[in-house]
Amino acid sequence: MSTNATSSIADLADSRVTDEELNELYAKLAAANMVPLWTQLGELMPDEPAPRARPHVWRWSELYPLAQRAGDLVPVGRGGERRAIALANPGLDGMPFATPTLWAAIQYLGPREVAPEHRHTQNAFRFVLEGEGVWTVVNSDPVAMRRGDLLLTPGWNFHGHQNVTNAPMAWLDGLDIPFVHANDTSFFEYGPDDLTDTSTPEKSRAERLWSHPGLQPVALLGSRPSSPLVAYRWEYTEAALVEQLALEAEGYPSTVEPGHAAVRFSNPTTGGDVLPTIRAEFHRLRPGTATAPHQEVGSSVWQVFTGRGTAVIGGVDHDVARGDVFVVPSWVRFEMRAEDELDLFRFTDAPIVEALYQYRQLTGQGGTA
Ligand code: GTQ
Ligand code: FE2
Repeated sequence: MSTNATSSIADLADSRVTDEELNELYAKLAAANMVPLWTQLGELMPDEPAPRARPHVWRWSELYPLAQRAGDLVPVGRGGERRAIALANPGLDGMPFATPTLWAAIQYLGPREVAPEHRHTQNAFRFVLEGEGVWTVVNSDPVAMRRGDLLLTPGWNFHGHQNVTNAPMAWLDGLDIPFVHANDTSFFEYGPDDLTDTSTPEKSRAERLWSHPGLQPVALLGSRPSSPLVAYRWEYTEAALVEQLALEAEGYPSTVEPGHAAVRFSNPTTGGDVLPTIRAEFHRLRPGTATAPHQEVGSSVWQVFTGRGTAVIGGVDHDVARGDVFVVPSWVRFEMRAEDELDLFRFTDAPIVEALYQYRQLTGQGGTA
């Protein structure tokens, strides 16, 4: 039962007050740019999150050909900056936002194309479903992008992308654009027209410094709001998942739940999330397993990396396969079922929710969604 449903004017008004008097008051309030709380309470302060964002699936089989067509028709360069096409949640009034806080886009770079350097306060990452041959130049450090890799572009670092091959490449971008938009905190600056480093090293300078497990360079100690390790390579993610499941099979506690291995990408200087506003994780489910139903404050975007399964979001089954992207809005009950072995990348706004002490969750068969 709702405890704060908006009361009607008639319920609240003193019986000696006429409709005419009340209507005049409301007209004058509107003209004075004032709004009475009692007409808005249910909308502004629901008993529990009532997300406007909707559960939604974008199919790779639809995303990719459209990005490819944009590649044929629309050039990339200074001004437009990126051939990135946002996934717009149908509940968010046509805004190009996947959730109220998170931007998700498919970005497409054709053969030999270059997306010029710029910087912005928005934090960004790329996750690579397939392909290779693009280097993203972050803070003048060229970083190879390959299948399964997570690449970071923390806020206010200059970044540009170049495809050095004769094949196109597309990937998933995640940013906090909607959050920055809501808070009027955006700054943006163009960089030079040409990339500041066009070399194509196997390993970025950031990885050479930071990609040694458990080891931090003493010259650079100190916590940072974003991870200095700009690339999280698939080789390491995969090895971590394989070992979790192997240890589980050997009888050691290592998985989130039976048959469900997961890793969180972390900032080596804090042990916390990779970006101030975005959490990133990778999940693997053994064939035939399912996660326990779960519901939490904050929104998530998932992409299927390999395999097939069913995302049950708010009680509705969505069959998903490689490349499909889907949204789990705040406080909507979610469970994942794996048909064959299922690998999933996930990003969320949990660092925002947690920093503001708004995190809550319900796990297991209980719950209200
Ligand atoms: O690659 O720099 O999807 O600035 C949106 C904004 C990608 C990028 C996006 C951006 C970028
Ligand atoms: Fe950017």
